Amino acid sequence: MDNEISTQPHGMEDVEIQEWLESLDSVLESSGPEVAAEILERLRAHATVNGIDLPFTANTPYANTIPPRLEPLFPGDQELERRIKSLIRWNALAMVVRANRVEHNIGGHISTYASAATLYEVGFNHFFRARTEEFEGDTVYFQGHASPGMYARAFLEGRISAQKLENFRRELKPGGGLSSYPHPWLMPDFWEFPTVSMGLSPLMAIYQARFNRYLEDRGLKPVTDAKVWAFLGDGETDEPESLGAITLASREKLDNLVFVINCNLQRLDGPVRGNGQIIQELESAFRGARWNVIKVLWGSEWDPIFERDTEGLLVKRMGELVDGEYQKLVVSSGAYVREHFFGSDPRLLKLVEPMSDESLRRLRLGGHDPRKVYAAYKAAVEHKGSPTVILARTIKGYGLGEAGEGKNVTHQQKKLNEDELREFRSRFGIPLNDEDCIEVPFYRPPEDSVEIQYLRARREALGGYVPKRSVRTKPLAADHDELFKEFHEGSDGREVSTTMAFVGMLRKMLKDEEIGKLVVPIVPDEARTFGMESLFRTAGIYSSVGQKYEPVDVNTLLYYKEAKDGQILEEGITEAGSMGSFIAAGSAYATHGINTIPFFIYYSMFGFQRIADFIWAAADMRTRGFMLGGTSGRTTLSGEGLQHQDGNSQILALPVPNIKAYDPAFAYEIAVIIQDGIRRMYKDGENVFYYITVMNEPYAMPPMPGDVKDGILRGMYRFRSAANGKAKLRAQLFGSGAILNEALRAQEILETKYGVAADVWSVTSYKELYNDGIETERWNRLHPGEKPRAPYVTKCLSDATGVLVAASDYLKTLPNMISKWMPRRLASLGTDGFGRSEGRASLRDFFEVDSRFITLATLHELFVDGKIERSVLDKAIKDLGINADKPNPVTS
Ligand SMILES: Cc1ncc(C[n+]2csc(CCOP(=O)(O)OP(=O)(O)O)c2C)c(N)n1
Ligand SMILES: [Mg+2]
Repeated sequence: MDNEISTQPHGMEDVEIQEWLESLDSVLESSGPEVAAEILERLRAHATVNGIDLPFTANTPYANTIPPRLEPLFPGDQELERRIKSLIRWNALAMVVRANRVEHNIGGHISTYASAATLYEVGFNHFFRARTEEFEGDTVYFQGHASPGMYARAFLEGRISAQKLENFRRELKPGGGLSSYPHPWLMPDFWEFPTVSMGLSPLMAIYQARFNRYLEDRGLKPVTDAKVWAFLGDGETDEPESLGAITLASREKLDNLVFVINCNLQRLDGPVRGNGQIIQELESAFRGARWNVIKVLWGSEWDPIFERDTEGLLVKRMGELVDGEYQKLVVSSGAYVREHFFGSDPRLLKLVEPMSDESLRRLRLGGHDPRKVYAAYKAAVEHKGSPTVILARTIKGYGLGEAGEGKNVTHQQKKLNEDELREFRSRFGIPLNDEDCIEVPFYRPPEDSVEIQYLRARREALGGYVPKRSVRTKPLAADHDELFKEFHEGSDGREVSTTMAFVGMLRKMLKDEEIGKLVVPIVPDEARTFGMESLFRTAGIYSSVGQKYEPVDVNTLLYYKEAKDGQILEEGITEAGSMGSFIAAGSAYATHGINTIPFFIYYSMFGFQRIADFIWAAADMRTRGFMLGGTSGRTTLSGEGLQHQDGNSQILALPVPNIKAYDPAFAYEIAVIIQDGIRRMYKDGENVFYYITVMNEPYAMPPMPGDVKDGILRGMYRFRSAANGKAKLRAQLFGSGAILNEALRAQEILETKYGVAADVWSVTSYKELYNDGIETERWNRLHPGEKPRAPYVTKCLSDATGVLVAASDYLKTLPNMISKWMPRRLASLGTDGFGRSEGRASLRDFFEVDSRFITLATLHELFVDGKIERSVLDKAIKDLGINADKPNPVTS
C-alpha cells in the first residue's frame, strides 16, 4: 500500500511543490473537479510517455472521499436524532447486560452496535425505505452482531415489547424472546436475511442486487431505484466469500447495491490489521474491482485542521500510521495524541496549537459523525454505473469508556460494573438517576415525547418499519397434473439418465402457462454436462447487456444465446454465487412478492460439501426451490475419481431440518417429487425446499407401477415383488438411485441361481423415513397412554418376509439410520471411502455395492439365520467372482 504523499522528494523545494498545488487549487475552483481530474490524468499519461515510472496504486490518501465543500446539508434534526440514538444505545446495552445477569454466559454483543449506531441511525432516519403496496422497498442486510441495536430500535418504535427485550437470547421463556442474531426461521415477521455466519451476507447481497435486475429485465417486476444495503464488519471481509463476488457486482454495474463496511479496525481477538491499514487494503481491492469507494474517516471536527494544513502534511501523517497505532490513539488521552500523532512534525503540532487536549481527544471519527455518514449515503444512492462501498471508520465499543472502548477485549464485553454503567448513562444523557441506572432498566420515553414522535414520523416518511418480513405472494393455482403426466409413462425401452429425464421436465415446465415464466434455471458452468445446452437457445442465458458479439456457434441449432430477457442464470464456476441466486430467487415470494421457482443444478459433490453454510442460511430464510445434485453417486459417476464422486451429499443433507432429500431412481419418481414440491411450497406455502440427486447413467425408465406416489414421497415403496412369494427362502432388497438397478439384477440372480425370492423396494428418501421414525418414537414417548404408532418403515415391512439387505451409492450409515424400525436385522451396503478413477462396474466391485455383493449379502444373512448351508455361501463367493481378500474400500 502506498499512501505516501511525498512533500519533499529528492530535495525539491517546498516552494516548487506549493506552486503545483496552488495551480491545481485554482483549476479546481475555476473549472471544477472533472477538469482537475482530467488534467491529472493527462499529466499521468504524459509522464508515462516520457519514461517516468509511476508506481501503481489503487489507493487515495487516508482522507475523506467527500470534501466538506461537497457535503450536502443534513436534512434532519441532528440533536433529536442524537438523543434517539442514545436511547437505542442504552437499550441495546441493557438487553445484553440484563440477559447476562439473569443467565451467566448467555452472550450477546454490545461493542459491535456501539460502533455502528450512527451508520444505522442515519439509514433508518433518512434512507431505508420500507416495503409497501406501491414500492418494493430497500433490502437491508444487517450485520448479525449488531442485532441488539435493531431490537432496541424496534422497541422504541413500539414493535417489540419490553418483555421480549428482557428475553433476548432466551427465546423459550414464556411470552417468547428474541433470537441472538437475524434468523427469519425464528422471527419470520421481523428478520429477512440471516447474516451472522460471516461472509455470507456480502455475497448474498450481491446476488440479490443482481437478481433484482434479472426480475426487471425479464419484466417480472417494475424497474425501480430500490437499493440493496449490506452492513459488514471489517474483520468479516477476511472471509473469502465477502470479496469473492465483488467483480460480478461491478461487471453488472449494480448501482442498486451499497456495502457499508464498519471499519472499527478490530475483530474478535484484536486488530484486523495491526501492522497495516485495513481501510486502504479494502479501498484498493474495491477500486481495483471498479467499485465506487467512499471513505468516511474523519468527523467534522477535523475539517478546520485540514483547512489549516495547506501543505498536505496531515493527510501524509494519517497515511503513515498502522492500525495498531490508531487503536492506541483511540484509547489514549489528548496529550498522548498531541505528542504521538501530531508530535512527529513541528508543523503538525502547530496546526493543533490552539486546541486543548480535551478537544483533541474529542476529535470524532467519520463513522460517528451523522453529517459525514449522511453525505456518504446520499452520494452512494445517487451514484450511477457501479456499486458503492462505504468504508466508515469507527471505534469498536464506542461510548463504553473504561468498559471496553477500543480495547482488544471489547467484542466479548457483556457486563458493566456500576461505575461504568453510570458513566455510559451520563455520556449519552439517559434520564435515569444513579440508583435506577445500575438496574439497567429499559427506557422508552412516553409515546407523545418528541423523540418517539420524530422517530415515528421519519419511518412514516420512509414507508414504514424496517426490518420487517412478510409473505407477499398469492399461492399458485394449478395442480400441474398434465405437465408431469407424460413422465409417468416410462421411456419405452430408451436408455436415458435421470438427469436427462429431469432436463426434459425442466424444458416442459419452462413452457407451462402458469409456472413457465417463474422457473429460474441456475447452473454453474455445467449445463453441457447435464445435457441442458438445448435450453440455451430456447430459454436464453440472462445477460444484462444482451449479446454484444456473434457467438462462434451461431450457425448451430444449440448456439450460446445470451439475451437481456434470458431466463437461465449461467453463473460460471461459482457454486456459492449460484447459491446466492438460488436464495434470492427462492425467497422472492417474500422479498418481492413473486413466486419464482429456482432449479439449481450442479455437480453434486460441490454442493453440500462445499457450500453447506449457504444452504443452512437458505433453510433459515425459508427459501423455496429445488437443488439438483447432478452426476451424483460415488460409483455412478465413473472416471472422475476421488474429488468428484459423491457418496456424501445425502448424508450432508440430513442436518438441514427443512430440506427434503431424495435419491430417486426413475423419471416418474422425479416427476412425482417435483410436482408435489411445487404444490407444497408454492400452493400450500410450506417452508421446505428440495434436494434431489440425479445421475448420468443411462437406463430404460420403467412406467410407474400403479399408484405409488405416496410411497415415493414418504421415502419407500415396493417396486417389484418376487415372482414366487411363497418360496422358502425370502429376502427384501432396498435400492436407491442407480443402485436400484443392481438390486433388481440381484433379485434375478437370487431367484434363478439360489432359489431365493426377493422383493425389491425403491428407497427414494432415507431422510424422510428417518424423520418419520424419530417423530413416531417421540410421539409414543410423549403419549404412553395411547395406542403406540408405528413408523412408516415398520408399516411397509409388516408383511415382508425374509432377510433384509440395503444398498445405496452413499455411506452405509444412511440405511442403518432406519434399521431399528425394521422387523429384523439389516445388512447395509454403501460407498464409505474415497472414490477412484474407474468405470462403473469396477467401482461397484471396489465399493461392494453391485448385484453380486447384494446377492452375497443376502445369502450371508440367510446363512446367519440358519436358512442355508455354509457350503452354498462358499460356492457363491467363488461363482460370483468375489475376491474375499480385496482391500477394504473404507480405509484404502
Ligand atoms: C463464519 C464465522 N466465523 C466466525 C464467527 C465468529 N465471530 C463473530 S463476530 C466476530 C468478529 C467480528 O469482527 P468484525 O467483522 O470486524 O465486526 P465488528 O464486530 O468489529 O463490527 C467473529 C470472529 C462468525 N460469526 N462467523
Ligand atoms: Mg470490526
